[in-house]
Amino acid sequence: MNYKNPVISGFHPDPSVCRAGDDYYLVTSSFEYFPGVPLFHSKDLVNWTQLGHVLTRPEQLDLSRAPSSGGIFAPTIREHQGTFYMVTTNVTAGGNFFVHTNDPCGEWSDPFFVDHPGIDPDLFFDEDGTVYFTSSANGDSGPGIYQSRIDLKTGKRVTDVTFLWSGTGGQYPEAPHIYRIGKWYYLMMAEGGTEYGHMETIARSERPDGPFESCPHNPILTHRSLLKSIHATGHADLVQTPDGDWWAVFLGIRPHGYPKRHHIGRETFLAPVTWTEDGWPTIGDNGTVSETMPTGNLPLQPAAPPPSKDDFDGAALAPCWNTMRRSDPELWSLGEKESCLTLRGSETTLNEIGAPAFVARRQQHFNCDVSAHMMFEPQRDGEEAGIAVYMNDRFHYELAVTRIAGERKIIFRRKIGSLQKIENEAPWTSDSIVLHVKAVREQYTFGFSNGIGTPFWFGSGETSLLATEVAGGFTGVMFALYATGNGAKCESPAHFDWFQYEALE
Ligand code: 6LW
Repeated sequence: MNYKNPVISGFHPDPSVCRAGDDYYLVTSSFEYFPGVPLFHSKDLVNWTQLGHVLTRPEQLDLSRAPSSGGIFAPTIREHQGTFYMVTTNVTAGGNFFVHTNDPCGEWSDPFFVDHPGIDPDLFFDEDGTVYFTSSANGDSGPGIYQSRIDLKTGKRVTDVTFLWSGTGGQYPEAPHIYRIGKWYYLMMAEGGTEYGHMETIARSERPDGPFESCPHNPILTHRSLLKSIHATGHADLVQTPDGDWWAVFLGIRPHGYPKRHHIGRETFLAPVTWTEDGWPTIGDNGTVSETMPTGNLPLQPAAPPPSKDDFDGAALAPCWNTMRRSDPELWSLGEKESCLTLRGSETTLNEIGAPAFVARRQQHFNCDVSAHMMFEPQRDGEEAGIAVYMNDRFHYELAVTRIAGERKIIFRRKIGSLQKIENEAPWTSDSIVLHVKAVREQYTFGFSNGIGTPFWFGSGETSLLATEVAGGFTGVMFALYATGNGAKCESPAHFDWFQYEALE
């Protein structure tokens, strides 16, 4: 039996995993999006269902000043004596903190901020009860992995911060995790940067605080300069199955073209871990992985895929949805019009570091059809609502209904860095419209219809112009329902009575 990589597709970077009994939990980074830190559950490491998010309350997550790709960086999730801990960094407000819960499906605690520098924090619980806090920082010994001990009850640091290891010489030593396996304490980390030179390396010691000895066959995972469909593999975390097998989750990308570009973000991959006789691990096939890999002993339990159509009938948004920087009832609501998601555009546009009326889900397949039924009567010039293919505040495409010189129009706009242009516009007289986006590997095509018959295709844009290699940052493309008054509040709400995401792979 085989499974398919990535196991969680689309913008889901920096995975961290833990096991409690037969249940696996996994978290990924979320940057400027609210709620923060997507949380997934699995029984087999291959099939993952999103439970929701860890950081769901404004008291836990201040993103008000987070630029695109600011905010929440890489998390670590651990279970210890029945309590789950998630530790991460808000790089724009407060730094390192952890939250905890006894029920990962329920609410998590308020944050405990930890006075320890750097990013990519890890929590390690030693058998004697000592709790080690380990991060990637640029301290007295230069860029590397630094550690302190903390008091778990308060989050207070109880020792100085000491240097552990800088890795094998790659840039950006980061994403440390400490494991105790047999007599060894292992320090595993990423090096080379989260791009094409990415790799995973490991060292070990008889003490959790070192000195650490580097594995003789480092890196234990890398695709640098290989002719592969998957690149940038690294930022791994290890987990052991109840049967005793070891597996790794890690990030990777699936770029295309030359030079390579990827637009749907860094994704979560899975590979088996094998150990040498003298106790060193290797990830995958001698440090390389594939899109199809053998399942080994994993007890595959395919999960039903989430429904492709969202009718916005529920009392809450499905877990796949995200807002920008904060969740504001003035900007979006459910049930205001029966079975609709209602957006009320504010002055804020998609080009700003702010909180526009924006409800978005990740693009998780290169080939997919996205459509939404919208009802919107713009009252004033500049009122606008529609669907955006959004990478960040400087790179996005949108198909929208707006009013220009008193006339209702459908427009297609592209924003590529400092270039912004309405590429096409046409009169639209109805209050109701179905918006369509067709995504293939190289291109997005935008169209509209009155809900009957085939869409009228109206504009297109290259996927590569939204790619990370062009747009920068750490995130991936989102499909966003949005509204804006372009500098003033919209008088009229935009109602969406359904949204459909059809994967075509
Ligand atoms: C993550 C770090 C990284 O915290 O990217 O380049 C950051 N390295 O490991 C955001 O994903």
